[in-house]
Amino acid sequence: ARCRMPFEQRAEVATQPQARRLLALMAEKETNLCVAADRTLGRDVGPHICVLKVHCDILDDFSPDFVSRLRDLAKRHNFLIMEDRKLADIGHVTRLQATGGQFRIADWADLVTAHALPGPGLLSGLEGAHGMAAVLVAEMSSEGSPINEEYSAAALAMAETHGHLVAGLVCQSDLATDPGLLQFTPGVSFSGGASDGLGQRYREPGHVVGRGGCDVIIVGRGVAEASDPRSAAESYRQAAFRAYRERLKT
Ligand code: 5IU
Repeated sequence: ARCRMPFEQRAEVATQPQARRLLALMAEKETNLCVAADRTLGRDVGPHICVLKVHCDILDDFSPDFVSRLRDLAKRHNFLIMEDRKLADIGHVTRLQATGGQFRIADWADLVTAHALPGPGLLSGLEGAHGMAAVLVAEMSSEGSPINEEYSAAALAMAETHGHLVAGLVCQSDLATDPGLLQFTPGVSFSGGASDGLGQRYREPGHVVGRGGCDVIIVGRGVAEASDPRSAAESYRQAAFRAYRERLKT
């Protein structure tokens, strides 16, 4: 049922503030594309995306100045910033990692990814982190991941019982029933079925949104390594948003 509910309606029933913001902007901007800017900044893709996903520890030019330019860009083009930190420690350390060190993630990220592995203490560690919401990894796209159904169900349960701190899941299948939870899916490329030689597995945007229950596709190299990243982003946006519109009719 959540799959057949339009984003604007889900924005109203969602209780997590970042999830509400994101669902509303997806409906307004007509995009459910997240670009993984593992190597580049999102200047070219800003108009096409709802979320820019970064890994602050692999950006060459990370600095307070970089962060303020990123925030300006997010404001100008109306997208959220997700730090793909995949936090996975006890609550105390999670709090320090989210708010301190050289990256000070909570100062600039709207969303941060986290593993469910440590249990709910991790989420308590994020409480008060400037309103930054967690996105819990419930499944991975990579080959041979030891995550099983039981683990994914536990991650979902953790998201559901801590709804005020969790905006969604990173997953490969349709796990959530709560329309306020967003499902983010990486391992997406127009070259479905391909791999990268390092365990990544790809599926096509229309497939994951149409049949996989994915709300937001995460695309990295499909955009970044295209000869024209801007037009590649526009193609992924169109494919994913079309599949979302089709899904509403089913
Ligand atoms: N990512 C995955 N798979 C996962 C999770 C995260 O690929 O299960 I959790 C990240 C890694 C990379 C992006 O930043 O998503 C996918 O990039 P490519 O489209 O370039 O493979």
